[in-house]
Amino acid sequence: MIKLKVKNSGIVKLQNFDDPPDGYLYIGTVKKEIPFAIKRIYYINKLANKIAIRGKHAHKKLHQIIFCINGKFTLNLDDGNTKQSIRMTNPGLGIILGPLLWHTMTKFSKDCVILVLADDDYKKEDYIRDYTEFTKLI
Ligand code: T46
Repeated sequence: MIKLKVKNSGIVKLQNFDDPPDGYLYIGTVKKEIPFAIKRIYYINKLANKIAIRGKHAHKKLHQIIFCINGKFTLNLDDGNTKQSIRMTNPGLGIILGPLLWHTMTKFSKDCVILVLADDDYKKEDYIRDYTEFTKLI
């Protein structure tokens, strides 16, 4: 079981019904497993470049939950004081990315699919992409 050390984070455990070989079903309901109203979803697939680095930013206000619904990747978290890397392999386990949590995604398997649930629209001005600016805001 993952133990989170970084601030502004959390763990979401989806409900699941395992029915091999006929598939695995995962369920997240708002106000139950999902702690906010979902306004936007996005997903990332075809991660053919396994040395790719995505993320490398924090958000000012946005709350998100990130899942690895297929394959694997490493989620690197940094709250400005503490750093933690999580190998994302369980499709039923999401990590809450709260405000002011620097995150990068690395070490993708070829079959990796990342799903993100967000509590707000895309807002360019909500991104902190400069690490020095991020540490000043902490
Ligand atoms: C995050 C991590 C986990 C949009 O126009 N609308 C959107 O909703 C999103 C998510 C992105 N974009 C545009 C902005 C960029 O021009 O898509 C382009 C690629 O986005 P970005 O480089 O930010 O992608 P990642 O994978 O580095 O980060 C994404 C999210 O943007 C970010 O909020 O927390 O996934």
